[in-house]
Amino acid sequence: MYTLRTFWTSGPKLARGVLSQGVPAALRGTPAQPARLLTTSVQQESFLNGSSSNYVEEMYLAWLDNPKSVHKSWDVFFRNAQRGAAPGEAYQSPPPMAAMMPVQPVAWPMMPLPAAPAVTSEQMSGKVIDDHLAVQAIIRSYQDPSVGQELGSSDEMRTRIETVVPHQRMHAMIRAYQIRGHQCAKLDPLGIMEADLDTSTPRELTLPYYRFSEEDLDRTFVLPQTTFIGGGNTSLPLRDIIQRLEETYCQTIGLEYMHINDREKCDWIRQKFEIPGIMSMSNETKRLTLARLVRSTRFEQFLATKYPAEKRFGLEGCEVLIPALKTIIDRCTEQGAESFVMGMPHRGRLNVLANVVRKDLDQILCQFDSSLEADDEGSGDVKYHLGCSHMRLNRTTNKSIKLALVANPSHLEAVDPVVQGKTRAEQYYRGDIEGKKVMSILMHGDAAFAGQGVVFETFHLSDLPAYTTHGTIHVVVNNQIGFTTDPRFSRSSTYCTDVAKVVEAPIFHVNADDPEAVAHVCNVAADWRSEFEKDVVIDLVCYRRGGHNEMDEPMFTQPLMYKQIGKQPTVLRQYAEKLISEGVVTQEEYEEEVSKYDKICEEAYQQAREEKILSIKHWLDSPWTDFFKDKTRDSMMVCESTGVGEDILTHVGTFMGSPPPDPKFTIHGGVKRILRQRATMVKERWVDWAMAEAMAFGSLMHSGFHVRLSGQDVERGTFSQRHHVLHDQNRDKVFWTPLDNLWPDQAPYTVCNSSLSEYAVMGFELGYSMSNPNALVLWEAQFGDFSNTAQCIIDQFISSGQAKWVRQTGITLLLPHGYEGMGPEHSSARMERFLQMSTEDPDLYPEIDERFEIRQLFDHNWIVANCTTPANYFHLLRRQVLLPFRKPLVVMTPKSLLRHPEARSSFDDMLPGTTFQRLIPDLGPAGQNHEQVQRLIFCTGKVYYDLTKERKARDLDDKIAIVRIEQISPFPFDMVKQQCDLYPNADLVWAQEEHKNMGAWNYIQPRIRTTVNRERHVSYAGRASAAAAATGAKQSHQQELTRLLQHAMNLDNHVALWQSQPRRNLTG
Ligand SMILES: Cc1ncc(C[n+]2csc(CCOP(=O)(O)OP(=O)(O)O)c2C)c(N)n1
Ligand SMILES: [Mg+2]
Repeated sequence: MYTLRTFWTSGPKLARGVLSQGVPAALRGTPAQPARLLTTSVQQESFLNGSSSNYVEEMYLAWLDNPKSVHKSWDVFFRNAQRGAAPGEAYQSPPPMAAMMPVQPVAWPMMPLPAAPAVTSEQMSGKVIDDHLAVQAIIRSYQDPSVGQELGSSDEMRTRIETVVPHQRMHAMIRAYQIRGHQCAKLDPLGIMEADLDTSTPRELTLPYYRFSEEDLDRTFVLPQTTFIGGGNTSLPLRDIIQRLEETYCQTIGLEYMHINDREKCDWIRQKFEIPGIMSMSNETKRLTLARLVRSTRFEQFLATKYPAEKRFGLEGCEVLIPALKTIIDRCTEQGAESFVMGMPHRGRLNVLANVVRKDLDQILCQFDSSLEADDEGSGDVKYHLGCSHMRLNRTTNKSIKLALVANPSHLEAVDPVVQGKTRAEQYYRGDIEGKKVMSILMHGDAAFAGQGVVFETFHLSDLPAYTTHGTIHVVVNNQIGFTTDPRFSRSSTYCTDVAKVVEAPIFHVNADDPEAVAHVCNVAADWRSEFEKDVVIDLVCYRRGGHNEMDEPMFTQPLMYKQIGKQPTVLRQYAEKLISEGVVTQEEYEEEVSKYDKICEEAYQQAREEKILSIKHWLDSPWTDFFKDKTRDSMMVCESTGVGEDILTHVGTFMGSPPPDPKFTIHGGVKRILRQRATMVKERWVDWAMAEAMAFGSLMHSGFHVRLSGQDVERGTFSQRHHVLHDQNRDKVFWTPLDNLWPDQAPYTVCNSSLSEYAVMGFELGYSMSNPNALVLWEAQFGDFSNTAQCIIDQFISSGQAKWVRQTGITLLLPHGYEGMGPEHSSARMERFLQMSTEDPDLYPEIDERFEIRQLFDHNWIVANCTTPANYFHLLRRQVLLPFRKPLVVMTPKSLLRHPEARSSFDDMLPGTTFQRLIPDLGPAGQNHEQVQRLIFCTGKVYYDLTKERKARDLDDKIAIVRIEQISPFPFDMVKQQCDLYPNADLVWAQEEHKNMGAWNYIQPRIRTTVNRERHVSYAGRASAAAAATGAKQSHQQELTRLLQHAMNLDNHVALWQSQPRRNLTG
C-alpha cells in the first residue's frame, strides 16, 4: 500500500494583496458584490442574459480583483464598458489564433471602438460559458479556498461546479505526477541521496494542494484521455488513481518525458509505463536477469581476488549495467539490429568486454600481465581504454550480431561523436537509411555526462540529416559521485541527464538495485528508438562500492556515503533472495550458476598465464580485414599514380561549370558568373584551387571511393569558392550537387554543412573515416585556428590513435591558414602544434632509398602539408586514398590563393605520370645557374608568392633561389638535401609569415641542420615572437610583411640585422 502524500504544503499561499496590485484603490479588497456593480453599459450588452449574467458577474469580480486574472477579451470588454462604450459596443471578439501567431504582441483595440459586430446570445452558448466559469473557478480556487462557495445562484451551476471542479483538479493532479512524479521516486539504492539533488516534495504531489479530503478518496472519477492508468477502466476511485500514479511515477523508476512537445510521443511513453501490470516479467526472464547479474558480479569479484593491486575501475555498485546492456541488445536485435557500435568510459569496461561483447576472457586477462610483449607496432594503451570488434551469436534471438566497442582516450565523453560517426558510416555503407540494422549505444558517467560540453555538441548532431544515427541509447552509470566530488558540487542542473532535454529525449531514471525495473526501462528505450529513431537516456542511479579506482580510499571524502555503502548488500544478493523467496529459482540453482561462472573465469585465468605475446591487433574496433588482406609491410611500399586522364578532368570540370540540367532551376547571378569562369578554365585547360579540389573528389568517386566533406559552411565554402551545392533562387529546398551527379555508377558524394561545433563534428568525421578505408573523409575548419576547440580529438585520437590502438584513419583536416591582415583569430591554423606532434626524429638523418618517400609516410604518425599550387593539392588529396595504408592528413589550406592569378595549375600537371611534389624546386633563373646563387630560401605556403614578387622587384631572380616545402611532415630530408647540395655557395634561410615562435620554423630548423650535417647555418626571416597569432591592425600587418621580405632579400649580414631589431619595430 502506498502512502498518500496528505500533508499540507508548506509553501506560502498567494496573498490577496498580491493579486489586487494595480487595481484602482477604490476597488481594492472589495468583497464579492452583486451584479449591480456592473456599469450600465455592461448591463445593456445583448449577450448578458440567463446564466451568462452570472458568468459575466463572475468575470467582472475577478477582473476588478486583478484584470490579468481573466481572459484578455474580458479585460478589453470591461475596460471599454467602464469608459462608457455604447450598448453592444464594449465587446470585441478576440482575434483568431492565426492573428496571434506573430512574435509582436497583439494590440487589442481600445476606445474608440472599431465597428466590430456585437456578440449575440446565440453565439455565446450557455455551455461555453459554463465551461469557462468552471475553469475560472478552478484557477481561482487554487489561489483562494473560499472562492467557489459564492459561485452560481442556480442549483444546476452548483452541480456542474461540484462535478467539473474536482475532475479538473484530478486532471491537474495526474498531470503533476506525469511531470514531477520522478522527484518523489525512490531512485537511490542507498536511500540517502536524491537523484535530483532536492529533498523536498513538490506541492503539486500533495493531496491538500488539490483540496481533496479523505472522503474524496472513495469518490469515483472519470479518467482523462491523457492517462492509461485505468487499463480497461475509464473511471476509478481517487484512491486507486493515486495509488496507480504512485506505482508508475514514484517507485524505482522516475520518468521525465513531459518536456517532449509531442502528444503522440508522450502517450506512447505513458502506455509503456502506466498500464497496470505492464512491468510484469516472466520467470524465465527473471532467471536470465539473475544469471547475467551473477556474471557481472562474479567477474569483478574474480578480478579483485586475482589482481588485487591492479586498477580496473570496477563496476561494483552498478553490476546491473551488464543485464541492462544485454536487455537492450536483445530487444534491438529482435527489432532487426545487427551491428552495435558502443562507446563507454573506464568504469566497468572490462566487464562489458567480457560479458556483453563476449571478448575471449583469456585475452582480457592477458592485459593484466605486464611482462607480456606486444607483437605489433605501437605503444599500446591501458586495458580499460582498448576497443574491439566481435561477432557473436545472440542467444535470445539466435541471430549473429556484431559488437564494436570503440577505443577511447582517458578524456571522458570524447569518444561520443566518434562512435556516432562510425555508426553513421556503417549505416551508410550498408544502405541502412533508417538505422534499423546499425545502431549506437553510449555509456556515460554521471559527472562527465553533466560536465563535458562535447555531450551537448554530440546531442546536437543527433537529428541533423547528414549526421543522425537514427537514435542512440544512452546509459548513464550514475554512481552519484565523480572521483571525489559530490554531485551538488559538480553540476548546476537538477539531474546529471538534463543535457539530453535539448533534443527532447525521454529520460528514464531507475534505481539500479531493482533489476526488473532496469530491464523494463531498457526494453522501453529500445522500443522508443525503434519507433521514433530518436535518442533516449537511461539513468542507472547506483553507487560506487569502492574508491574511484581500486587504489583509492573513498572514506577520506565521502565518509557517510561509504558507511552506508558498507552496509549495502550487493544487488545480486538482494535479487537472488527475492527470486528464491518468490520460488522463481532455488538456492541450489543459484549456487550452481555462480560456481559455473567462477569455473569459466578460473579456466580463462589459467589459459591467460600460458600466453607469451600480447597482440594489440586483437583489440581493433575497426579491423578492415579486407583492406589489409594479403598486404605485407613490403607490399605496401608502393603508391598508385595520382595523375588522372584528361577526359576525367574535362568531365568533372564541365559539370562544375554547367548549370543544373533542370531548365526551371534558377541560379544566382554570381554563381552563373562562377560557372562561366569554370567553363573557361576547362576550355583553357587550367584550374584554380576549388576546381582542383572538385577534380580530386570527382576522379576518386569515379574510381569508386566515397567522398564526404563536412564542416561549417563547407557546401558553399567559407570563402565562397566551392559552390558544391547550388540553390534554386525561386524554390525552397531545391538543390543541385554536380559532384554527386557526375556518372551514374560513381561512388556517392556527401557534402554537408555541419552544426557550429568543432569538437563533435571533427570527432564524428574521424569515426566516419574509421569505418571504411575506401573513402576520402574530410573535415574543414571555418578558419584553421577554430580546430583548437577540437584539440582533444587531434591530440588523443588523430595524432596518436594508431600508436595506441593500431587503428588507422585517413581523416583529412582542411585548415584555412595564412596571414592576410585579418587579425589574430583568422590567420593561423597553428601549424606548429601539428608539427610538434609529428613523430620523426629531427636529429636523425634517415636512410634514403627509392622507397623512402612512402616508407616515411608509413612510419610516421600523420602528414602535415601546405600546398602552393592547385595541382599539388589535387595530388595530395588523391594520394590520401590511393596509398595502400591510411594516415591522417592535415592541410593548411589557403585563403587569398583561392583567387590568386598565379596560383593556377595546368591540366598538364594533373595528367597520368604527374605526382604530388613534396618539395617544389626553383625552376627559374636561379635554378638554372646554381653556382651563382647566393641565397637559398626555403618556405612553405602562400608567402612563396610574396617572396617571388619581391625577388623580381629587386631583380634578384638569379641570386636567390626559392624552394617550397609542400609536405612539411614527414620532412622531405632527401629533397632538401638535394637542394642544399645544388646551391653550395648559398646561405640558407627559412622564410615564414608566421611569428617566430609559431609556424614551421622550430620544426624546420633542426631538420635542415641535420640534413646539412650541421655544417651550414640556417637563418630565420619572419615575424618576431609574439603572444597573439597575428596583429589586429592591417597597417602593422603590411609593415611586418615588408620587413620580412626586406630581410629575406637582403643579401648582407641577414642574421645579425634581423635579430638585432627591437621588438616594437617588428610588430609595429
Ligand atoms: C575530460 C576529462 N577530465 C578529467 C578526467 C579525470 N577523471 C577521470 S574519472 C573522473 C571522474 C568521473 O566521474 P563520472 O563521470 O561520474 O564517472 P565515474 O568514475 O563515477 O564512473 C575524472 C574527473 C578525465 N578522465 N577526462
Ligand atoms: Mg560517477
